[in-house]
Amino acid sequence: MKQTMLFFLLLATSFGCSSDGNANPDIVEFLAELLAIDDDVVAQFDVQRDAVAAGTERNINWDGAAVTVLTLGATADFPSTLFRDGAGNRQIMVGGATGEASAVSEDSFATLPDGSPNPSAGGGFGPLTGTVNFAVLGKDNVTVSFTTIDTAEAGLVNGFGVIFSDVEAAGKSGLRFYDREGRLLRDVRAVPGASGAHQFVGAVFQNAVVATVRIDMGDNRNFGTGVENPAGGGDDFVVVDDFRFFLAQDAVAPTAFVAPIASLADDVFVRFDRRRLPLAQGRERNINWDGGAVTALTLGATTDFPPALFLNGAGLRQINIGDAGQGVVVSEDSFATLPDASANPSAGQGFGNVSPTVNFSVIGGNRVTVRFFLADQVTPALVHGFGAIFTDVELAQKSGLRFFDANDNLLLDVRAAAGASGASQFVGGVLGQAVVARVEIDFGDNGTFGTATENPGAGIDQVVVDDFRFFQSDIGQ
Ligand SMILES: [Ca+2]
Ligand SMILES: [Ca+2]
Ligand SMILES: [Ca+2]
Ligand SMILES: [Ca+2]
Repeated sequence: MKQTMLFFLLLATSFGCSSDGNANPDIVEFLAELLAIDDDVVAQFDVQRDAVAAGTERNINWDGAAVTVLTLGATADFPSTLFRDGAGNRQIMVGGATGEASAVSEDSFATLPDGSPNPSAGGGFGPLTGTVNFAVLGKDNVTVSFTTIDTAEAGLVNGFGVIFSDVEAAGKSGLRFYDREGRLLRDVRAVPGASGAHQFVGAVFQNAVVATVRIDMGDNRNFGTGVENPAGGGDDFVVVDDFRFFLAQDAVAPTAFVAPIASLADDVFVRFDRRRLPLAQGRERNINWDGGAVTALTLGATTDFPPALFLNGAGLRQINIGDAGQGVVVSEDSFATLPDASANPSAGQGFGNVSPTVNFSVIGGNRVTVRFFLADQVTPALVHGFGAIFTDVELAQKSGLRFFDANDNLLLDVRAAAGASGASQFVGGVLGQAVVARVEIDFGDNGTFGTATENPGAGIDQVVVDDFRFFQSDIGQ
């Protein structure tokens, strides 16, 4: 009876108490938010789970042979794709972002993955069930995502829950649920308790709308290097045990990202990366055009851009930007000049950049083709998506990105929005699988760029772009 009352109390207060709450009310009906410190809550989660998607439940208790062959009684690095590519085909990816060190432990994190002692050993990091549990080290959170049955295609699920252990500080640990556009659906915080105490935190949604879940684990950026001291106002280290979730039935639809931006900290980049990180598995790549490989060409002015610069050098990003004769150019003077050093008749019309000091455009044509390659820099490859900052789009429909598969089928067409002269926006797309063979960037009426003055009122809109965000591919065509 106590548990029933707690459940309804929390359900009632969950609406309107969250500062960033439900950002997507049109597609989500929140069904249950369960917080408790006794075992009964897990059974309640299962009741809710069975009610919305009978027969599709999945669990990870970390104690099976696929994990213990790694831990061998101690602590070991955890490969993010273990439960996606094998181990019961649970279709879940745990982590994957660059520099994300996740670990599984069979000695309650008394040791670290390198075999050395954990300075916080004995701080209450034991599992609730079995012998093995999980944590992220060197980072405060880990992102979980889902794939459909027998594929690596990103999937949507109805919910997720996890057992937290040793949460001693308020507000730092819990689960954040995000939709396919990276928008926050729900933030459920763990409650602080005694050292070593366990609790279950989860949420179930009426529809399969959850694309990623971020598990926040206290101050784990210092786990393994510092000593836990939550009572003294210091770090609270947190580990987790059993996961309870759903098998993804629905694939994530191709997702467009379009939003005005003023800086690289803006929400649309965060949302794009929220989708990109688990799919990229550490292979997310950016081009900001400002490195020495480009500025050695621009020298403060505007110059032709060799399309293979980032293919055969400059960080080996495995991307080719532009085809022969497409007239691709880079500029360090906001296109005040042209590659031949003459003045641009459209100088001063809003062709600046968001991240200094160089940006990119095309002269004598409206379109640039971007292609992707394997690490050999020769074999054409497939990626999950792409994004770029557009600047000075003043007319609708003419500028944007078109994504094509290896058979020249159009997968996704994302148009930039018309805005003020000089305004910037991010335009991107992410697909559920690595199926994008090329991206075409449409630059308004750039067939006139460099020869005629921009005049949106007369139907002539010239456009430039800045930072690219994409995936370094390991999937050949
Ligand atoms: Ca503790
Ligand atoms: Ca703790
Ligand atoms: Ca303009
Ligand atoms: Ca323009």
